[in-house]
Amino acid sequence: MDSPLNSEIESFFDSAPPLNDRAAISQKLKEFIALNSSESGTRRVACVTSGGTTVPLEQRCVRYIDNFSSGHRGAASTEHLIKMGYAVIFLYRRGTCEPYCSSLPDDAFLECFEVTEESAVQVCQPYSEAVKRAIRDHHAAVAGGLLLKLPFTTIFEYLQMLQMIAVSSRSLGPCSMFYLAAAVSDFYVPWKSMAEHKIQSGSGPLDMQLLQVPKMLSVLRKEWAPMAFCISFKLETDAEILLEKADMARKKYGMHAVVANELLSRKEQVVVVTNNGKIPVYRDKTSSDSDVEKPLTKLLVDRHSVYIKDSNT
Ligand code: PAZ
Repeated sequence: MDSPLNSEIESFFDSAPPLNDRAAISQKLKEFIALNSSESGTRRVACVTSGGTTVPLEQRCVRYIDNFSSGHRGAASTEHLIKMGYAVIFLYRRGTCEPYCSSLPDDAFLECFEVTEESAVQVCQPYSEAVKRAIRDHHAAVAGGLLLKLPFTTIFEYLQMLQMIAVSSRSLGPCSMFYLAAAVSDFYVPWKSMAEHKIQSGSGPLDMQLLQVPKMLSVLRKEWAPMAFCISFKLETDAEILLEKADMARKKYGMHAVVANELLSRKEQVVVVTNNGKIPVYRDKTSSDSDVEKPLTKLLVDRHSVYIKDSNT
């Protein structure tokens, strides 16, 4: 690790505040990976990242920079991958969408339940089927060892956890997939140069320099999990530059595929950019409850199958 990029990565990790629950996360990962690797055959395990990372501006954080990501893509993709036989490590931003909750209202707890005259709590009739389905499917995935949910908030937590997941899943070889749908901050304030206390507003405009977050994708591919099948996502608001930027990212970071999407149309269509072409994927508009994640995950799972086959020959 002595290239300029690697030293930036080292200094990012060295200066990041340590994860509070590192030992517990490490134990959960160890158990999850062991459960899904057996002598009779390793199950495919996907790490799905979801939601946006925050950038704190103060150590005792009052203010932070955030982004738009709702976590819908990651949550929906997780459900489809589990249906297709994968075990999923869902690395998600606290408070964003979670698998099996898409048919519940935003404030599900308050909307879906009511107190009866006998002071019992019951599910309100219109939500009864949706609540049953969500609880049943979620419980089956977690209890069946097919879903491990790990929440993050900041860019520091996200990157440290991604590294832990990658290194822990190295033993899965080509059966491991990284599906990096999280919207990861590009700029950050290093922990050591960050104000400890709330920044005071009385002293005029805020003048603050943000450093570029070192790109971890090549180190993920080359060092953390060199055998894994890696898919990253590229979001742009300008359709003119989207596909070129996605292809540049694919080549630069050695991704097996980059999913290109535009902010406003991201729920309707994406383009999967690979070394042998650009494949558009559309939501099935004939069905109101369809999503673009279903055909997208199907295509990527097929590519992953070919990758595993090629790696074993
Ligand atoms: O989280 P969401 O469903 O609202 O949006 C998904 C997405 C646009 C964040 C994802 O598809 C994506 O492009 N992630 C990478 C963003 C980027 O850093 O370019």
